[in-house]
Amino acid sequence: MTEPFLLFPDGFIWGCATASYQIEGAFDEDSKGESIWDRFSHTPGKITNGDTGDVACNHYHRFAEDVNLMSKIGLKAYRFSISWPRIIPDGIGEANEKGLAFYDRLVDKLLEKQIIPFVTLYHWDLPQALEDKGGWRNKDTAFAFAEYAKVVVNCLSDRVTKWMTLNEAPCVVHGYQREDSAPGAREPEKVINQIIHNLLLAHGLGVQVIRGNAKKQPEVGLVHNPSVKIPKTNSPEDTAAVKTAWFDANAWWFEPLYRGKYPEKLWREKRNDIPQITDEDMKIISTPTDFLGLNIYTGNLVEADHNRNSEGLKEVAYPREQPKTAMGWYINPDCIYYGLKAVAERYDVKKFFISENGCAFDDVVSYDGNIYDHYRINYLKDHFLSAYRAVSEGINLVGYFVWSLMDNFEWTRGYSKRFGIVFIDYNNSQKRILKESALWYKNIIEQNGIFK
Ligand code: IFM
Repeated sequence: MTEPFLLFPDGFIWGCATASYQIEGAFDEDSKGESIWDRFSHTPGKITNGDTGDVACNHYHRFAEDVNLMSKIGLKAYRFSISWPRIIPDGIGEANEKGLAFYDRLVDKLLEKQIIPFVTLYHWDLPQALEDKGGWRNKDTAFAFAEYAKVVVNCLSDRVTKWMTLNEAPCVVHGYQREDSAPGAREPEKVINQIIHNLLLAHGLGVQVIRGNAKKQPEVGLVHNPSVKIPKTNSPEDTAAVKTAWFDANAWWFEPLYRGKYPEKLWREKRNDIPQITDEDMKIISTPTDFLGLNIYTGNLVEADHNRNSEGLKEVAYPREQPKTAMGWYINPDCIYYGLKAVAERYDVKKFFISENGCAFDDVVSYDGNIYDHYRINYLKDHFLSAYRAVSEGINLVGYFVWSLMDNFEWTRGYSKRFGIVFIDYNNSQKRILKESALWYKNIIEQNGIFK
């Protein structure tokens, strides 16, 4: 019996994503300023094998070749981020024309190949000069972000219409909570809550600046990485437990964005550690957006348990045999479906993107020069099917970006983890090789669907 073929909605946007610091290299060329990730990766002992993003995939110099590869794969869209210190080296002040020119050329090349550019304004590479003034602890950084956004929008919005403000703000916060991520600080809870507030404010200001300055009708949204909760069974008890667990883990971000206020229960619990906010801030933060991008890689299993705690739930450990990726993340494709559903049930989100999903595995180049990453194909296939389930239940998911186009600098793990569907041979002048998964993805894109 042949398996059914599942067709995605017409015009579904299949893409790949990357981020500036992870691929560009050219860390000090053309008057680029220092970022917190330059500083952090240059600090001995911070990154696996002492790796840095100094050269990375050398995309700054090889972008045209990379766009040609995207075109060969048949990508409909490419999500990339802009390096703030490339545009405004000190974070505030004069724009750097050479930095802008790079993204100008990249956008032109994408459009020449009919690939839609999705621009993320902030994917973690804060100018070090702003960190020296307090970084995200300082509310001024949110206003500096708005100024920077304006410069980028003035330059690119005659061609770019899809804008993403911040990528995974919770990971920005990690950099202030633990020492394994830039800037590598350890701040108390009260400061952390202020940082979250300042990031949310930056997002809201960004939305307003994009709307107010774009030359072509823009679509604007945030990219967030929710903590995904998956019910252990379909029982009403486990479903209710998942709702509570989801709220406790995610509401601090979502309620301000979609309801204009911090959740009362959590606000009370934080008592002495609440951030300083104004009514005006909350209005800005909750400025309506056109879409939400969700970055989802895994999820936690939750079940009801009235013996354990007052909320009647517990997180369930995965069985020992549950497969993991090279990052040590459990593989559970249901994360896509439940990740989307939790948000769609609660908030009025007009459109969703899976703005990142993918997997790291220890790829090897085989004797014939190819990379047979069938494990990545299996992973992607199962996660696409989970997305299909969400679409078939009426969730307005309109696109999916595989992380990542190419192997790249995986932050603290350096180049030791490979997420790409294009292999980068770091020992051989960053030579690119399409992995088997890239050819498989090409087929999915062409057919706009997948066999179950
Ligand atoms: O590489 C990162 C990316 O920068 C943000 N999302 C998760 C990816 C994999 O860890």
